[in-house]
Amino acid sequence: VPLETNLHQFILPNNFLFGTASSSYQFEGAFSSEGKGLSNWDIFSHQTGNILDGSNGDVAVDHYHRYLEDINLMKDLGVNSYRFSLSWARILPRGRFGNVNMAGIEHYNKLIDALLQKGIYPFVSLTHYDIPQELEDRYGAWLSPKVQDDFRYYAEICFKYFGDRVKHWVTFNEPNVVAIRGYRSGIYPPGRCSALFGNCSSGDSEKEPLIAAHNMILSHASAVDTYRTRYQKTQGGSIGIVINAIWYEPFSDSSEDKSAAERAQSFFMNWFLDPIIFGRYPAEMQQILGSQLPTFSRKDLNLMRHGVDFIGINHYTSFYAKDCLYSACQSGGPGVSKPEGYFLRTAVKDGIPIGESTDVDWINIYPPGMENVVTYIKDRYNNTPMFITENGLGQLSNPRLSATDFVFDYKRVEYMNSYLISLASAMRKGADVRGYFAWALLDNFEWISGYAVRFGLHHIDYATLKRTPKLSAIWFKHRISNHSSFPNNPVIDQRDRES
Ligand code: PNW
Repeated sequence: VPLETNLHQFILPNNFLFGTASSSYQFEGAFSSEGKGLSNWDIFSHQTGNILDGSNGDVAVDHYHRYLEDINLMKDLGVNSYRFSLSWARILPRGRFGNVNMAGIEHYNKLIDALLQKGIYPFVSLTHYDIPQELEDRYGAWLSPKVQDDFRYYAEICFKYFGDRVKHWVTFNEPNVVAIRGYRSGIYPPGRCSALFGNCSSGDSEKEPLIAAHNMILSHASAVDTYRTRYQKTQGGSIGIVINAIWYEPFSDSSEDKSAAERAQSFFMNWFLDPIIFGRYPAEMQQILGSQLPTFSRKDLNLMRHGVDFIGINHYTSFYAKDCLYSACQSGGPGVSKPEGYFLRTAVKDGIPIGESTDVDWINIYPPGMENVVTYIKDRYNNTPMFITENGLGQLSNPRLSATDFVFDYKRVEYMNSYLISLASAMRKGADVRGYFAWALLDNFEWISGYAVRFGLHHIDYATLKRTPKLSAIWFKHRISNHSSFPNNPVIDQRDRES
C-alpha cells in the first residue's frame, strides 16, 4: 500500500479543506421522525422493484441520532470540513405550502454547532437528490417553473437560520444526474422515461430532461440571487454548485472522436455550467437540439447574472467517447437508445480497458482523469475556484466476505491515493482547487444499489450500526496530517527539522 509516496506529489495549500462527504437521504434515517415530511426518495424506495436489494433509507445509518459519534470519527480523521446536505422535507415538510418544521431547524443547528466546536467547517448542500414529495404531487416538481419559487423560498430559510455559521453553500448536488436518471432512464425518482429509453413509458426521455434541467438552472440562479442580494454581504460566505464530472478520452485521434469527447462533456457537465457561468447553453447542444432546447428570457438572464463562487466536482471515473453523429449510433438490437449528444461510451478500446475495473460497474480506475477533468474545467471556466466534493470507491457487500475483508480496503487506498496525486499535479499547474472530500464518511444507502455497495471510510455493521474505521480511514488521516508538512511552509518545515 503506497502510504509513503514522494512528498512533493502532495504539496497543497495550507488552508486546503480536507473532508468527508455524506447526504441526508443516504445517512440520516429518521425518515418520519420529529415532523419530517416524506421526500421523493421515501416514496420511491418504498415502491417494490425500485431498489435492487429491496431496502430503503428509513433508518439508513441513523446519522440523525448518531451525529455526535460521527463527528468524533471525523475528529479522529483530522478533517477540517464536513460536506453534508439538508433534508428539504425535514425543514419544509410540505414545501412552501406548509410550516417550517422547527424540530428540523433545531437538529441542523445542533449538528452545525457540534461540528464548529470541533473545528470542522460545515460545507452544506441545499439538496442532494431528495425533495419534498408534495412538490412532485402538486405540480411535477422540476418539470414546472413553479419549483423555482419553492427553491428560492427554501434556500432563504436555510440562509436565515444557518448562514451565520455556514460559509460554504451548495445549491444542487449533481443536477445533471437528477435530470438524466429521473427523466431519461427513469431509474431515480420521479422515474419518468419513454419506453425506448428505459423501463417505463410515463415520460418523454428526450424533452423532459431538458425541461427539468432548465428549471434546476433557474432554481439555482434564484437561490444565488437571494444569497447575493440579501445575505452574502452580512454573512460573508460563498455559494456554488456541485456537478458530476466524468472524464472522456477520445476513442481515437480522429477529429470526429475528439469532438465526440467534447460533445460528451457538453451534453452532461457544460449543460449546467455553461448557462450558470456564461448565460447560454453549449453551442453543440444548441446546434443539435435546436428548438427542443428551452431558452432563457431577458428576466431569466438577469436572475442568472451572479454566476457562482465555486464549482464542486464529483469525480470518480473515465470512459472513451466514440463518435456517432457522423456514423451509426447503435450496433442495433431492440431497446438500444440514441445516446444524448451522439457519442458512444465505452470503457474498452482494442480489448484493453481504460483502467482497472472495480466492484462498481461504472467506476474504472483511471487517475489521469482527475487531472484532465479539473484542467478542462479550469480552462473552460477561467479558473473559477474548485472543490473536489466527492471522490471514492465502492465495494460490493458480498455475504461470503467477513467485516474484516471490508476493513482492509487496499484497493480504495490505492484509488484515492492515486487520484489525489493526479489532483495535486493539476494544482501545481495552476488549477485553483481548494478542497477534497472523500465519498463517504461511512458506508451508507447507495441509492438503487441499496446497502449492497459500500463507499465508506468506515465500515457499518448493518445489524448493529456499529462503525469501524477501514484502512482507508487510517490512510486518509495520515495523508491529512502530512499534507501541511510539505515544503513552503516555514512553520512546519521547522517541525520537520526538529523531528
Ligand atoms: C454520486 N457517474 O453519484 C452521488 O452524489 C452520491 O450520492 C453517491 O452515493 C456517489 O456518487 C456514489 O455513487 C454519482 O455516472 C452518479 O459517474 C453517477 C456517477 C457518479 C456518481
